[in-house]
Amino acid sequence: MAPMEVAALVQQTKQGDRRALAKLLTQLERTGPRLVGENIDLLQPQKTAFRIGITGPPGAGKSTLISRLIGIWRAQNLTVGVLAVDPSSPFTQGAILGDRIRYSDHALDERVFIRSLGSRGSLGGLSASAWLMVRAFDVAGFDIVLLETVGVGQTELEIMNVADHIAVVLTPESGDGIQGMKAGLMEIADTFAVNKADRPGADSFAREIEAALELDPRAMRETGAPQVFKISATIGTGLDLFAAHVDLARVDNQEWTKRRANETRLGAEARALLMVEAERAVLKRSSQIKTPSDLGHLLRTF
Ligand SMILES: Nc1nc2c(ncn2[C@@H]2O[C@H](COP(=O)(O)OP(=O)(O)OP(=O)(O)O)[C@@H](O)[C@H]2O)c(=O)[nH]1
Ligand SMILES: [Mg+2]
Repeated sequence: MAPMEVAALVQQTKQGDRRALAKLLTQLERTGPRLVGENIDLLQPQKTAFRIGITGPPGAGKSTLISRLIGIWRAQNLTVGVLAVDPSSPFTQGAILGDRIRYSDHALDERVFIRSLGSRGSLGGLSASAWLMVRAFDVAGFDIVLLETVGVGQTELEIMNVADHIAVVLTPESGDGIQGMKAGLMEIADTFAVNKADRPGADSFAREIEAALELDPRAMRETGAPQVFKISATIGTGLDLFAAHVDLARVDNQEWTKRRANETRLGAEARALLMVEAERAVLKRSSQIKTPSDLGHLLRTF
Protein backbone atom coordinates (compact mmCIF):
# COMPACT_ATOMS: atom_id res chain seq x y z
CA MET A 1 0.00 0.00 0.00
CA ALA A 2 1.35 3.41 -0.99
CA PRO A 3 2.08 5.87 1.83
CA MET A 4 -0.61 8.23 0.47
CA GLU A 5 -3.24 5.50 0.67
CA VAL A 6 -2.19 4.63 4.22
CA ALA A 7 -2.41 8.28 5.19
CA ALA A 8 -5.92 8.55 3.74
CA LEU A 9 -7.04 5.41 5.56
CA VAL A 10 -5.60 6.68 8.81
CA GLN A 11 -7.34 10.05 8.37
CA GLN A 12 -10.70 8.38 7.76
CA THR A 13 -10.18 6.11 10.77
CA LYS A 14 -9.37 9.15 12.87
CA GLN A 15 -12.62 10.78 11.78
CA GLY A 16 -14.62 7.84 13.06
CA ASP A 17 -15.05 5.88 9.83
CA ARG A 18 -15.52 2.28 11.00
CA ARG A 19 -15.02 0.74 7.57
CA ALA A 20 -11.70 2.52 7.30
CA LEU A 21 -10.76 1.15 10.73
CA ALA A 22 -11.60 -2.38 9.58
CA LYS A 23 -9.44 -1.91 6.47
CA LEU A 24 -6.61 -0.43 8.48
CA LEU A 25 -6.66 -3.40 10.86
CA THR A 26 -6.51 -5.81 7.92
CA GLN A 27 -3.66 -3.88 6.33
CA LEU A 28 -1.67 -3.79 9.56
CA GLU A 29 -2.13 -7.53 9.95
CA ARG A 30 -1.10 -8.24 6.35
CA THR A 31 1.69 -5.78 5.81
CA GLY A 32 3.30 -5.74 9.24
CA PRO A 33 5.45 -2.99 10.78
CA ARG A 34 6.25 -1.50 7.36
CA LEU A 35 2.79 -0.02 7.20
CA VAL A 36 3.49 2.22 10.19
CA GLY A 37 6.46 3.81 8.43
CA GLU A 38 6.42 7.57 8.66
CA ASN A 39 2.76 7.88 9.51
CA ILE A 40 2.82 9.97 12.64
CA ASP A 41 -0.67 8.93 13.79
CA LEU A 42 0.32 5.27 13.73
CA LEU A 43 3.79 5.92 15.10
CA GLN A 44 2.81 8.27 17.90
CA PRO A 45 -0.94 8.55 18.25
CA GLN A 46 -2.23 11.62 20.09
CA LYS A 47 -4.14 9.46 22.51
CA THR A 48 -3.79 5.78 23.27
CA ALA A 49 -6.45 3.36 24.41
CA PHE A 50 -6.10 1.60 27.74
CA ARG A 51 -5.36 -2.03 26.87
CA ILE A 52 -6.94 -4.65 29.08
CA GLY A 53 -5.91 -8.27 28.63
CA ILE A 54 -8.57 -10.84 29.47
CA THR A 55 -7.12 -14.32 29.62
CA GLY A 56 -7.88 -17.67 31.21
CA PRO A 57 -8.69 -21.29 30.39
CA PRO A 58 -11.00 -22.23 27.49
CA GLY A 59 -14.65 -21.73 28.35
CA ALA A 60 -13.98 -19.74 31.53
CA GLY A 61 -16.42 -17.09 30.35
CA LYS A 62 -14.03 -14.50 28.93
CA SER A 63 -16.24 -13.50 25.99
CA THR A 64 -19.37 -13.37 28.14
CA LEU A 65 -17.51 -11.16 30.61
CA ILE A 66 -16.23 -8.92 27.83
CA SER A 67 -19.75 -8.44 26.50
CA ARG A 68 -20.85 -7.39 30.00
CA LEU A 69 -17.91 -5.04 30.42
CA ILE A 70 -18.75 -3.39 27.12
CA GLY A 71 -22.26 -2.79 28.45
CA ILE A 72 -20.99 -1.25 31.69
CA TRP A 73 -18.45 1.00 30.02
CA ARG A 74 -20.75 2.09 27.22
CA ALA A 75 -23.24 3.19 29.88
CA GLN A 76 -20.45 5.47 31.12
CA ASN A 77 -19.99 6.73 27.58
CA LEU A 78 -16.58 5.12 27.14
CA THR A 79 -15.76 3.69 23.71
CA VAL A 80 -14.60 0.09 23.61
CA GLY A 81 -12.66 -1.97 21.07
CA VAL A 82 -12.14 -5.72 21.30
CA LEU A 83 -9.39 -7.82 19.77
CA ALA A 84 -10.31 -11.47 20.26
CA VAL A 85 -7.29 -13.63 19.54
CA ASP A 86 -7.92 -17.22 18.61
CA PRO A 87 -4.69 -18.93 17.69
CA SER A 88 -5.90 -22.48 18.26
CA SER A 89 -7.26 -22.87 14.78
CA PRO A 90 -6.28 -21.28 11.49
CA PHE A 91 -9.99 -21.22 10.66
CA THR A 92 -11.65 -19.49 13.54
CA GLN A 93 -15.15 -19.49 12.05
CA GLY A 94 -16.68 -21.47 14.90
CA ALA A 95 -15.30 -19.25 17.60
CA ILE A 96 -16.09 -16.10 15.66
CA LEU A 97 -19.67 -17.15 15.11
CA GLY A 98 -20.07 -17.98 18.79
CA ASP A 99 -18.64 -14.63 19.78
CA ARG A 100 -20.85 -12.83 17.24
CA ILE A 101 -23.83 -14.18 19.14
CA ARG A 102 -22.25 -13.36 22.50
CA TYR A 103 -21.47 -9.82 21.36
CA SER A 104 -24.72 -9.31 19.44
CA ASP A 105 -26.00 -6.84 22.07
CA HIS A 106 -23.41 -4.41 20.79
CA ALA A 107 -23.62 -5.13 17.08
CA LEU A 108 -25.37 -1.87 16.27
CA ASP A 109 -23.30 0.32 18.55
CA GLU A 110 -20.96 2.54 16.52
CA ARG A 111 -18.82 3.10 19.58
CA VAL A 112 -17.98 -0.56 19.97
CA PHE A 113 -15.71 -2.36 17.53
CA ILE A 114 -14.99 -6.07 17.71
CA ARG A 115 -12.38 -7.83 15.68
CA SER A 116 -11.21 -11.45 15.75
CA LEU A 117 -7.64 -12.30 15.01
CA GLY A 118 -6.76 -15.79 13.79
CA SER A 119 -3.35 -17.11 12.89
CA ARG A 120 -4.27 -17.22 9.22
CA GLY A 121 -2.83 -14.40 7.19
CA SER A 122 -0.77 -12.85 9.92
CA LEU A 123 2.87 -12.48 9.12
CA GLY A 124 5.31 -13.09 11.95
CA GLY A 125 2.75 -14.35 14.40
CA LEU A 126 -0.18 -13.16 16.40
CA SER A 127 1.80 -11.18 18.88
CA ALA A 128 3.15 -8.84 16.21
CA SER A 129 -0.34 -8.40 14.77
CA ALA A 130 -1.71 -7.53 18.20
CA TRP A 131 1.04 -4.95 18.79
CA LEU A 132 0.26 -3.35 15.44
CA MET A 133 -3.50 -3.56 15.56
CA VAL A 134 -3.83 -1.78 18.89
CA ARG A 135 -2.36 1.21 17.07
CA ALA A 136 -5.40 1.31 14.80
CA PHE A 137 -7.65 1.38 17.87
CA ASP A 138 -5.53 4.25 19.22
CA VAL A 139 -5.94 6.18 15.99
CA ALA A 140 -9.70 5.58 16.07
CA GLY A 141 -9.72 7.21 19.51
CA PHE A 142 -11.05 4.33 21.61
CA ASP A 143 -10.88 4.71 25.38
CA ILE A 144 -10.46 1.02 26.07
CA VAL A 145 -9.27 -2.00 24.08
CA LEU A 146 -9.97 -5.46 25.42
CA LEU A 147 -7.66 -8.26 24.26
CA GLU A 148 -9.12 -11.73 24.69
CA THR A 149 -6.80 -14.74 24.58
CA VAL A 150 -7.09 -18.28 25.84
CA GLY A 151 -4.42 -18.53 28.51
CA VAL A 152 -2.90 -21.85 27.60
CA GLY A 153 0.40 -21.40 25.82
CA GLN A 154 3.46 -19.27 25.30
CA THR A 155 1.94 -17.35 22.38
CA GLU A 156 -0.98 -16.24 24.48
CA LEU A 157 1.21 -15.14 27.35
CA GLU A 158 3.38 -13.29 24.84
CA ILE A 159 0.33 -11.40 23.55
CA MET A 160 -0.48 -10.32 27.08
CA ASN A 161 2.64 -8.13 26.94
CA VAL A 162 0.53 -5.77 24.85
CA ALA A 163 -1.86 -5.19 27.75
CA ASP A 164 -1.61 -2.41 30.34
CA HIS A 165 -3.66 -4.40 32.82
CA ILE A 166 -4.23 -8.15 32.85
CA ALA A 167 -7.30 -9.84 34.26
CA VAL A 168 -7.14 -13.62 34.59
CA VAL A 169 -10.56 -15.29 34.46
CA LEU A 170 -10.90 -18.61 36.25
CA THR A 171 -13.80 -20.76 37.36
CA PRO A 172 -14.32 -22.83 40.52
CA GLU A 173 -13.91 -25.91 38.35
CA SER A 174 -10.65 -24.68 36.71
CA GLY A 175 -8.30 -27.67 36.73
CA ASP A 176 -7.63 -29.05 40.18
CA GLY A 177 -7.78 -25.75 41.96
CA ILE A 178 -4.73 -23.61 42.12
CA GLN A 179 -2.38 -26.53 41.35
CA GLY A 180 -4.02 -27.04 38.02
CA MET A 181 -3.51 -23.45 36.94
CA LYS A 182 -1.39 -23.10 33.85
CA ALA A 183 2.12 -21.93 34.51
CA GLY A 184 2.52 -18.22 34.04
CA LEU A 185 -1.06 -17.14 34.70
CA MET A 186 -0.43 -16.52 38.39
CA GLU A 187 2.53 -14.26 37.65
CA ILE A 188 0.97 -12.10 34.95
CA ALA A 189 -2.35 -11.34 36.64
CA ASP A 190 -3.04 -7.82 37.90
CA THR A 191 -6.57 -8.86 38.84
CA PHE A 192 -8.34 -12.19 39.18
CA ALA A 193 -11.96 -12.86 38.33
CA VAL A 194 -13.42 -16.07 39.70
CA ASN A 195 -16.27 -16.42 37.22
CA LYS A 196 -19.32 -18.71 37.39
CA ALA A 197 -19.66 -17.80 41.05
CA ASP A 198 -23.30 -18.81 40.66
CA ARG A 199 -21.94 -22.35 40.92
CA PRO A 200 -20.63 -24.01 44.08
CA GLY A 201 -17.02 -23.67 45.14
CA ALA A 202 -16.36 -20.02 44.22
CA ASP A 203 -15.76 -18.80 47.79
CA SER A 204 -13.22 -21.44 48.65
CA PHE A 205 -11.51 -21.14 45.26
CA ALA A 206 -11.19 -17.36 45.68
CA ARG A 207 -9.70 -17.86 49.16
CA GLU A 208 -7.32 -20.45 47.73
CA ILE A 209 -6.08 -17.94 45.14
CA GLU A 210 -5.65 -15.24 47.78
CA ALA A 211 -3.66 -17.60 49.99
CA ALA A 212 -1.44 -18.62 47.08
CA LEU A 213 -0.85 -14.96 46.17
CA GLU A 214 0.33 -14.17 49.68
CA LEU A 215 2.93 -16.90 49.42
CA ASP A 216 4.15 -15.97 45.97
CA PRO A 217 6.45 -12.94 45.77
CA ARG A 218 6.36 -13.06 41.95
CA ALA A 219 2.66 -12.27 42.04
CA MET A 220 3.24 -9.04 43.97
CA ARG A 221 2.63 -5.74 42.19
CA GLU A 222 3.72 -2.28 43.20
CA THR A 223 0.11 -1.62 44.04
CA GLY A 224 0.05 -4.66 46.35
CA ALA A 225 -1.29 -8.14 45.81
CA PRO A 226 -3.65 -8.63 42.86
CA GLN A 227 -7.29 -8.45 43.95
CA VAL A 228 -9.61 -11.39 43.54
CA PHE A 229 -13.23 -10.79 42.47
CA LYS A 230 -16.07 -13.29 42.50
CA ILE A 231 -18.32 -12.68 39.52
CA SER A 232 -20.99 -14.26 37.39
CA ALA A 233 -20.82 -13.07 33.81
CA THR A 234 -24.16 -14.66 32.93
CA ILE A 235 -26.15 -13.49 35.97
CA GLY A 236 -24.28 -10.23 36.35
CA THR A 237 -23.21 -10.36 39.98
CA GLY A 238 -19.97 -8.70 41.06
CA LEU A 239 -19.40 -7.11 37.67
CA ASP A 240 -19.77 -3.44 38.64
CA LEU A 241 -17.11 -3.78 41.33
CA PHE A 242 -14.79 -5.65 39.02
CA ALA A 243 -15.26 -3.15 36.18
CA ALA A 244 -14.72 -0.20 38.53
CA HIS A 245 -11.49 -1.74 39.84
CA VAL A 246 -10.10 -2.25 36.34
CA ASP A 247 -11.23 1.18 35.22
CA LEU A 248 -9.48 2.74 38.21
CA ALA A 249 -6.24 1.32 36.84
CA ARG A 250 -6.99 3.19 33.60
CA VAL A 251 -7.72 6.52 35.24
CA ASP A 252 -4.82 6.31 37.68
CA ASN A 253 -2.34 5.99 34.86
CA GLN A 254 0.93 6.01 36.83
CA GLU A 255 1.32 2.25 36.93
CA TRP A 256 0.60 1.60 33.27
CA THR A 257 2.57 4.51 31.85
CA LYS A 258 5.54 3.20 33.76
CA ARG A 259 4.86 -0.28 32.51
CA ARG A 260 4.82 0.88 28.91
CA ALA A 261 8.31 2.32 29.33
CA ASN A 262 9.56 -0.90 30.89
CA GLU A 263 12.56 -2.43 29.13
CA THR A 264 11.20 -5.97 29.18
CA ARG A 265 7.97 -4.85 27.59
CA LEU A 266 9.68 -2.70 24.96
CA GLY A 267 11.87 -5.71 24.20
CA ALA A 268 8.81 -7.92 23.76
CA GLU A 269 7.34 -5.45 21.28
CA ALA A 270 10.60 -5.11 19.38
CA ARG A 271 11.00 -8.89 19.25
CA ALA A 272 7.49 -9.38 17.89
CA LEU A 273 7.95 -6.72 15.20
CA LEU A 274 11.44 -7.84 14.21
CA MET A 275 10.16 -11.39 13.74
CA VAL A 276 7.90 -10.15 10.96
CA GLU A 277 10.77 -8.62 9.04
CA ALA A 278 12.99 -11.64 9.80
CA GLU A 279 10.35 -13.97 8.40
CA ARG A 280 10.10 -11.85 5.28
CA ALA A 281 13.86 -11.99 4.78
CA VAL A 282 13.96 -15.75 5.34
CA LEU A 283 11.22 -16.34 2.78
CA LYS A 284 12.89 -14.09 0.22
CA ARG A 285 16.37 -15.55 0.55
CA SER A 286 15.27 -19.17 0.71
CA SER A 287 13.26 -18.73 -2.48
CA GLN A 288 16.46 -17.75 -4.25
CA ILE A 289 18.09 -21.11 -3.51
CA LYS A 290 17.72 -23.22 -6.66
CA THR A 291 20.91 -25.31 -6.82
CA PRO A 292 23.38 -26.97 -4.39
CA SER A 293 25.87 -24.27 -5.23
CA ASP A 294 23.33 -21.57 -4.24
CA LEU A 295 23.09 -23.29 -0.87
CA GLY A 296 26.88 -23.49 -0.61
CA HIS A 297 27.06 -19.79 -1.36
CA LEU A 298 24.48 -19.05 1.34
CA LEU A 299 26.48 -21.04 3.89
CA ARG A 300 29.62 -19.08 3.07
CA THR A 301 27.85 -15.80 3.86
CA PHE A 302 27.29 -16.72 7.53
N1 LIG B 1 -23.06 -20.73 34.99
C1 LIG B 1 -22.34 -19.83 34.37
N2 LIG B 1 -21.98 -20.00 33.08
C2 LIG B 1 -21.25 -19.05 32.49
C3 LIG B 1 -20.84 -17.88 33.16
N3 LIG B 1 -20.11 -17.13 32.30
C4 LIG B 1 -20.06 -17.81 31.14
N4 LIG B 1 -20.74 -18.96 31.23
C5 LIG B 1 -20.94 -19.95 30.17
O1 LIG B 1 -19.73 -20.59 29.88
C6 LIG B 1 -19.65 -20.91 28.49
C7 LIG B 1 -18.38 -20.36 27.89
O2 LIG B 1 -18.47 -18.94 27.88
P1 LIG B 1 -17.56 -18.03 26.96
O3 LIG B 1 -17.83 -16.63 27.34
O4 LIG B 1 -17.66 -18.41 25.54
O5 LIG B 1 -16.12 -18.47 27.48
P2 LIG B 1 -14.69 -18.10 26.87
O6 LIG B 1 -13.76 -18.11 28.01
O7 LIG B 1 -14.78 -16.88 26.05
O8 LIG B 1 -14.45 -19.37 25.94
P3 LIG B 1 -13.27 -19.53 24.82
O9 LIG B 1 -13.11 -18.22 24.12
O10 LIG B 1 -13.81 -20.60 23.94
O11 LIG B 1 -12.07 -19.95 25.58
C8 LIG B 1 -20.90 -20.37 27.86
O12 LIG B 1 -21.83 -21.40 27.72
C9 LIG B 1 -21.37 -19.33 28.86
O13 LIG B 1 -22.76 -19.12 28.83
C10 LIG B 1 -21.23 -17.71 34.51
O14 LIG B 1 -20.94 -16.73 35.17
N5 LIG B 1 -21.97 -18.71 35.06
MG1 LIG C 1 -14.17 -16.52 24.02
